[in-house]
Amino acid sequence: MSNMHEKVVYQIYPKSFNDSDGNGIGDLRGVIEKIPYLAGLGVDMLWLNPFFISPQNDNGYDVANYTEIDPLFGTMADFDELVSKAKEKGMGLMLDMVLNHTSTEHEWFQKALAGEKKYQDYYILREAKEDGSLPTNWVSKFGGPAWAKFGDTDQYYLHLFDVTQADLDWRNPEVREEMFKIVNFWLEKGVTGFRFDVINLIGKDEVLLDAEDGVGKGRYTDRPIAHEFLHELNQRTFGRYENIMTVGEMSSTTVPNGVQYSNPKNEELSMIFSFHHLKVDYENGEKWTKVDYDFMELKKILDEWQEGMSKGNGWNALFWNNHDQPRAISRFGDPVNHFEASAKLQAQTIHLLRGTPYIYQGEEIGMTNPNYSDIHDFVDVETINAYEELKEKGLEHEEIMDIIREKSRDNSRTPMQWSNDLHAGFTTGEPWLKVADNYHEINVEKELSTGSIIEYYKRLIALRKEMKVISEGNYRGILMDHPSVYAYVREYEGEELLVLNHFYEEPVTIEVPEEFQNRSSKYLIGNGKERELGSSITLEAFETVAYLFGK
Ligand code: TEU
Repeated sequence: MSNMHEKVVYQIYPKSFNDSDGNGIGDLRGVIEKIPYLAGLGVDMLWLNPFFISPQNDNGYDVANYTEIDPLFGTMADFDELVSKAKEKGMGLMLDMVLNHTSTEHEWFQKALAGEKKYQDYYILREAKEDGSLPTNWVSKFGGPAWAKFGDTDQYYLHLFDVTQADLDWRNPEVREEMFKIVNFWLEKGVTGFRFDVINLIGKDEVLLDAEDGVGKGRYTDRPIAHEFLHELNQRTFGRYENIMTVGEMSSTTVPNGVQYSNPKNEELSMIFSFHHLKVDYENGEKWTKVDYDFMELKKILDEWQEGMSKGNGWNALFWNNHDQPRAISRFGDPVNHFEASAKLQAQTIHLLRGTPYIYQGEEIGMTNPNYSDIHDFVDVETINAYEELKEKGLEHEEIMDIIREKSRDNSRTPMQWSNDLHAGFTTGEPWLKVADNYHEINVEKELSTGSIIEYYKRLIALRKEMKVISEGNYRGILMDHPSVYAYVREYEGEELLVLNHFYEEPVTIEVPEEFQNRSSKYLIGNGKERELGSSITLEAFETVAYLFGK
């Protein structure tokens, strides 16, 4: 049984990965077709975004039935085949469980609406305040108030996300039993991993209070009871099995909470996703703005999480990209002038850190934001709402487009670019979301024949399995004041790995820290010229290097 810390996860957004039947929407059979490709990368787990029955208002994060496959994606037989074919190649499946809320089309919500008290207690329903205003002043993460009228009653239901995503009441033991049943159902089908959506939001207080900031995050994020619920979920479901990999997606969490969620002694989760390092291009904490990213802040946050989780024996999920984020190469790299260098730099920075690396589909070929020019090219509910809100604030159409083009979640959801064929080889039909124009230059087929980014990913994945200093070593950030290099040292039983990551174009010469001078070292991996380490080193545009120092 391989060690959990040696594993690498590959994220598949099924809607955009590979369409096997020509309806323009990716599907499970499409994933099965690509198993040889995925196995070739050397990844261990395939995380699939939700493919359960859903009205698709939030691309499947609005689940209407947790134990059935949406016909859009295929059948249960397809799913079973996917599990067994992946297993044959040594890969496990990680399912995306959206347990904080259900779709308002879920049977439970419908029965609640029809007046069944039992199901009304599954959700968070409250009366208006005495003055007739909403139960609290919280806002939805997708814009507008977090409360909506519950049918024609005088109650309101809580929805932290879209109005069609109603928050469940985890304080109700019957709800927790339902959740355990769902997770056990998939465990019995051979699933070996779970990603739990916004799982640090499940613990709402009994009495819900207005927030001073008028937003509300502090009122429902990381409540102590969320830890209790997670421990119970662990004990009643995946904790009863060996080696199930679990990752909690944590909205606005903190290092101490991260430690608590992922320290094995607490029996909650294997690891967590935190997002602070991906908010360094927000102006005053606001996503829908356009500013240069703050490199010093990026370094500082990565360092804090590495240090803190290392000390507390927690475990980070390591990532730049996912289905909610613009493409990192467009954000922190230079896909025009330094395409291969910046793709590899980003890969290495993450893959040599302490934690579990996640690769988001297309990252391994350097896929970029699509730079859509038309507002009608965007389909994401969050983006559409943001457009309206920015318009109300008085911004001009072009200003809004400039922001959306950089920040929309659709940036990462464009179809996977397999080849130079029609629609990038993703579908023979009309793709549900427009393919990025650059698929002629950036695609898997071309990358496999003349590129070197996939090869680089393969080496990084393999190194993690070969070297304890990568999978288990502790972490220490160095040169923290350097304005263009993020440098760190990993150490395991006297062996040390020095990693230097240069995030800008202008070459820079750095003095090698004294502790590494006059010692013999080996150039382990880098995206530039292989060379010995002297007392100083000049790093070229977007260069990354790693030197190994023996015991
Ligand atoms: O996302 C949770 C979340 O709060 C963010 O990642 C959010 O999408 C982003 O901050 C918007 O700027 C998860 C899923 O990953 C996302 O796709 C879902 O829409 C959301 O939960 C609701 O289920």
